[in-house]
Amino acid sequence: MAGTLTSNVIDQISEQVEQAQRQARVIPKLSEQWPEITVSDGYAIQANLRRRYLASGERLVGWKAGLTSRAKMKQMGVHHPCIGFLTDAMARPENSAISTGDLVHPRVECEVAFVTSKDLRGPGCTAEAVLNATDYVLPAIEIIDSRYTGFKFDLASTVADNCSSARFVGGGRARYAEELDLRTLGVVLEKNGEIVAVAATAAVLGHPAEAVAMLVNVLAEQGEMLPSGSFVMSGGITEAIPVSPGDSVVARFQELGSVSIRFVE
Ligand code: 0L1
Ligand code: MG
Repeated sequence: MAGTLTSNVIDQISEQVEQAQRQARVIPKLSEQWPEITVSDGYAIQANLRRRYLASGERLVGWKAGLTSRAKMKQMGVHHPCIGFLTDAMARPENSAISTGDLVHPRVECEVAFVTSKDLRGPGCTAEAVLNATDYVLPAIEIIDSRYTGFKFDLASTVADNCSSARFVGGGRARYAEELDLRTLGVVLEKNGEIVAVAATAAVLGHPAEAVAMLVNVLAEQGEMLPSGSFVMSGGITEAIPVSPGDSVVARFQELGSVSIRFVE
């Protein structure tokens, strides 16, 4: 669906979303104030937001696919995936203490991340093309944080909020994708030593490379491509799990090792 908002309104909303993200402040979902907002408007706001972060000195390091598993779509009440951008300021090291003071209502997701060694272009990008362009895969935890009141949103508002991107942590064992069956890897997510979610990687659109192909095709709709050397997270394999200061989280991936983080004030 085409965009409905003027470029002035897109600028105004981008600034509002940027301030909510930077100050960890909730705002009502955008569709309450702009009921006509479309997903296309959401991507125009996201592109504007990306320009603002890059102009402030952050570096684009990759992309993420979101809402790629049935568990996530059901949890959030939406029916389509989305994409978001990742900057160096969102990256955190494995085993680090992640501050929640600058987040609104963080949740964790375990994801397979891809690192590419060739440019990828849509439309028509396929999982096979993604695998051919993949240097290696590694396990990751994404910390998402919707800036909307009560974590309530619709797809257009979520896309405008950079698909709830906040922090991400790569780790575990990097592996060549061709050495693995990326559909059937088991994943166990533990919080404070308790298993809180279990799933297999096929939960991500049947194969995580499908999510990366979807992302490349969405980029193509915006006249963009995925350059060689990109880090791409393919989407939460289980539902997202809320976290608070004091929590420790371990995501254990079959064949890919584990990623651990903890949360502090
Ligand atoms: O990475 C994700 O799947 C997040 C998508 C946006 C919805 C949410 O905030 O849970
Ligand atoms: Mg995610």
